[in-house]
Amino acid sequence: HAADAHRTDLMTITRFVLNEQSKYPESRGDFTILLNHIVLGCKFVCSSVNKAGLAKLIGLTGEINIQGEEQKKLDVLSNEVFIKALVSSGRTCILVSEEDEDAIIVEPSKRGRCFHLFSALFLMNNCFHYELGLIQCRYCVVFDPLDGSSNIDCGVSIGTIFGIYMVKDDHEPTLADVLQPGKQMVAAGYCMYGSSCTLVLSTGKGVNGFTLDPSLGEFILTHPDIRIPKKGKIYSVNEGNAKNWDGPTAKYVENCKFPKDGSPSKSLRYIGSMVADVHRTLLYGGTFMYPADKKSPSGKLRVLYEVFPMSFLMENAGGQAFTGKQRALDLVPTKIHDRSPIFLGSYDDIEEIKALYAAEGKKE
Ligand code: P6P
Repeated sequence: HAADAHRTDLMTITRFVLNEQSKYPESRGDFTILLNHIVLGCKFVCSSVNKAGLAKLIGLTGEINIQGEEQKKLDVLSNEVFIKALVSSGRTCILVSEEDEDAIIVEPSKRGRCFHLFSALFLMNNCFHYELGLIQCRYCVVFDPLDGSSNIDCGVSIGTIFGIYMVKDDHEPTLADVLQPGKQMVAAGYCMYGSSCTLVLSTGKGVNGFTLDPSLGEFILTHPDIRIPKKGKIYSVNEGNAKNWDGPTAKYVENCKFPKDGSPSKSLRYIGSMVADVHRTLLYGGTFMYPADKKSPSGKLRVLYEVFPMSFLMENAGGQAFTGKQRALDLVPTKIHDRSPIFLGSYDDIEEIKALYAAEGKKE
């Protein structure tokens, strides 16, 4: 009857996160409430993306967003839905969206009051103290409502990417609250709108995947405790930029194609939609790269709502994320739409890339 139990004992994303939070009796469910509103946004976008071809939502609105890209109706819609969902959660104070030039400071009446549990081990008067407590806080959410949207028309999987910071609510929110290194995030995830709608989430204790059951309207746990293979057979990069790559990137790709140690060449897989490329890398292993190049010395992907959330997930799944200079999550952004080169994926494969950059550094 195990199968029956599985069918009737549905582990929904809400129940899963409540279980996680219930380990701290003091926590008041604020994070779960916030997450539920993000999930609501994902469900809406999922149904809109599925209907897009029929509902003529596809097509350019003719407006240009601050990234200089033509904005598709689905972008505009998704952005509005997420902003409204996050504000109505009553748990946020600042929002940063790929679609909006400026950060959105939530009006005071909508910021609500919430508590976040913290646990800290610290040294005082030469002895260790451990403190578990609640602080009044609010959440800052950084997100790309519909990443990869240039692929909408041809039916390639696209996705929502989000990261969550927690700030004490003892001050008027400012940009400094979101210009934090990625390692300060308390949670991150993405929702991929493809053949199925899959939400992958980490709250800092591992990575779990949930698939939307449209008949229930619930995300069900389908990929518990995702661990990225230590080494992979796939590399993922836009080879069209090869002429502009720096030495270490060119060398790594060369080694993938013509291995020196006689091992088989790696396979190239590149979808051009970050959520789809990262999801495959997380499940199958290997590397996903958007390196710096002569044209774009900071690469293309944005730090806050693409690089950080995907790096947070990779590290929580046993992988690594590297910028070519440092651990990606140690980066401190200076502007909300900063970009950074990124190399992420299987632990051993990223070690190889780090070694090539270190060797280059020694030459300089
Ligand atoms: P390129 C999509 O526009 C995106 O922001 C990411 O989803 C994707 O990984 C990247 O750009 C693709 O960029 O230059 O290879 O087309």
